[in-house]
Amino acid sequence: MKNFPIVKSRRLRSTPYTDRIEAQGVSSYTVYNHMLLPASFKSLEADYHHLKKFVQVWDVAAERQVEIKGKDSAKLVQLMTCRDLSKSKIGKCYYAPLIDQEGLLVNDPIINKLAEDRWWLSIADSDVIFFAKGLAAGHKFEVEIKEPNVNILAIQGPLSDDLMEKVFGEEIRKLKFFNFKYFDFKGKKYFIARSGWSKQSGFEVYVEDDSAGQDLYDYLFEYGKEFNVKAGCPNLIERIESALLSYGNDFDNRDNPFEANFDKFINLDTNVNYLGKEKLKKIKQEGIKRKLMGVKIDHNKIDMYCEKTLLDDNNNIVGFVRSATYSPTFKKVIGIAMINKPYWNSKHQFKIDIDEKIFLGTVCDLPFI
Ligand code: THG
Repeated sequence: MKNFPIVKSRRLRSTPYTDRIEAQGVSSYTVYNHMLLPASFKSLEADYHHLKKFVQVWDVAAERQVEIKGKDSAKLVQLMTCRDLSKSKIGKCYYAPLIDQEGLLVNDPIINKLAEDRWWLSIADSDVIFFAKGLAAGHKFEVEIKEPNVNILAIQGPLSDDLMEKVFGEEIRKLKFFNFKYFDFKGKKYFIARSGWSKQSGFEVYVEDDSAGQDLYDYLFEYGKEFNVKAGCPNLIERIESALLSYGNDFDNRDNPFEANFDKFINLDTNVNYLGKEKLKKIKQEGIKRKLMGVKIDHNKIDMYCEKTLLDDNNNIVGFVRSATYSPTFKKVIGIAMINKPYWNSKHQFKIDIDEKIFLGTVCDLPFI
């Protein structure tokens, strides 16, 4: 497949930080929630090594918020997810698979509880707002649903605490994983969570005012010089090694949450009422026939724009690779694949066609690191 430029338009939305990341040398984009999401700067590998050693600032405005507010908001949010939110607390973030009536995955947002009657679903790449509005209409819920103008900046990497302390003060070090609070900087308040789509530790600033966000962006680079701060973005190598799943890549609306290894977020026992619960009970009873696992392939490159089939010696289907990249750590291609049950414990090799040549690989557990 050739690479063609993608034309920008109002439909393919920019972010308040786009001018800045372009000045800093963004070298590729992907499209996420109809918005530009940077995919690389110097190179995938150079960005990866920098992220694991220093600190980066990411324009992840494409992680859009769906705000659900009002008397029935808690009911609606619970109706959309199989995670039990009955004991959820204000100021906490909940990673929560969204499920439809068939028991299939719709999205995997982080749900932020701002008040008993106000929630932000920080969504992956699917149109959750219409799912929410449809359910609210069908159930005659008293809720307001909108996409607020929130544009996240993520600060990720082992030196992220040092940089954030310098900007927001030492209190920020005490912020616990998947908790959020408001912090002040130069007279403005910023919603900050300890979270982010890397396993290198970090924060996410949910910016509610464009110019305050742009100011913060510039200060992060000024204050961050001593920490070798660079512009970055979610890194394909780091996220596959860490098994941070990507909706639309690793799983989508053809898959159920058991197949995507979301077991610990699936509640089938208590009184929680959500869409697809009966379907999930049935799936659990029958048992799944495939699930997401890791694969390692003896090769040094792979391009992924569609699923790639894995075959055993007799040309039976082992599974399908859904995301993959060369890992400089494993010195192989590593990937996330939907693997059929007979091969879950298999130490057998599989075959895969990459650029019309056959390579060998093995199935393994996730995460890689
Ligand atoms: N941050 C914010 N919004 C997001 C993402 C994010 N929306 C889109 C996408 N990422 C949603 N998907 C994920 C996937 C994984 C995690 C967060 C969002 C994640 N997982 C941790 C893990 O797997 O170890 C923790 C999960 C847990 O145990 O609670 O962080 O990155 N704002």
